[in-house]
Amino acid sequence: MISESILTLLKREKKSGGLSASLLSSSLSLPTSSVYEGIAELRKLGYKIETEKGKIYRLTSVPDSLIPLEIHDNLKTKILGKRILSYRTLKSTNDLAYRLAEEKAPEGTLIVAEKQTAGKGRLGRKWLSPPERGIWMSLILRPKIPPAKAPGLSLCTGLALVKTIREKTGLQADLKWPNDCLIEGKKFAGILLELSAELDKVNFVIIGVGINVNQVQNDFPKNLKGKATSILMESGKRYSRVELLKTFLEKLEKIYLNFKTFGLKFYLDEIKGSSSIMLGHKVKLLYGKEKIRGIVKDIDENGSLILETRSRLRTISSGEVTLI
Ligand code: BT5
Repeated sequence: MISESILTLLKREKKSGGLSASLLSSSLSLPTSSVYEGIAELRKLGYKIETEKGKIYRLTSVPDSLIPLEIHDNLKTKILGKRILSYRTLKSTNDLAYRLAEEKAPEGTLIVAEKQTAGKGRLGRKWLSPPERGIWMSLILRPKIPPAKAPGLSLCTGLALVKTIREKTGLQADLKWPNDCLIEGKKFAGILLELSAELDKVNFVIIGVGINVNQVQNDFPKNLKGKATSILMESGKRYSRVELLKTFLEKLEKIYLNFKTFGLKFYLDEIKGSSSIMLGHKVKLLYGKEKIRGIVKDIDENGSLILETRSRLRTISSGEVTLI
């Protein structure tokens, strides 16, 4: 892509004085007219490129847009995000990812959208996805694991996310089994795993992740006030969504590869360490139609919750937990 090559050169020369159109054209063996077109395309995407005396081009700022040009820049993954499909608006990145996976899209394909009009949570619930405020994304994975092990990927994803937020922002992010990430008890991210499997093998897994990055209080409706939060609301700072996404992909890839080889037990201690808001605490749990109360004793190697109820220890594979 012409604009990508121009961008690479402009980024390299960012600190020096910039580059002239003729130098760009000779370095890339392109006619100058293509250089002008490429520059215009980059500006349309939100790159600020100054021209000095109409001759020297200098990149002064890059957009925080979830576009392949930015996500691919210095992304240190081998699988995740190697192929990126990025959209201004989608109904749901998970729905598109599922369709593409059925059509044999390769493992690691990343679908991102600046806005979702029908973002999904679990059990038909809605996920609020306002434009340009968060990261709304889905990944296609094809792990060769038995279907019973797949839910462990939800905890692996949560762990990658919690590690990313702690490292990049210093905020104390926590895991709430099985698919929430919280800061100060409020939800800033949710994970939606969708599975296509046969009895003994997984065809593919879609990992959908929604991360609230730069929302302010008024971006949330009344019913979510006090329950939902964003990185901006907790830190008082705006963070680059592109940078957070890249770090998250790098961490998730490492965890995913170890998970496939060694199973969830490889990360169990870290997962438990990040779940301290739940472990040892009293909870209410909605398990299908059953309501259970108990104390969270452990998380096992399948990613199930071990709950001590009044009568016995129970192993719960999925459900909705409320801390009490
Ligand atoms: C989840 O469901 O937490 C999974 C959310 C996954 C969303 C991503 S976005 C990219 C990808 N494409 C999709 O279509 N989905 C995935 P659940 O545990 O069911 O939580 C849903 C509940 O969280 C809702 O009923 C609300 O109460 C609350 N909620 C909705 N939007 C929220 C938001 N932006 N931030 C925090 N809480 C929210």
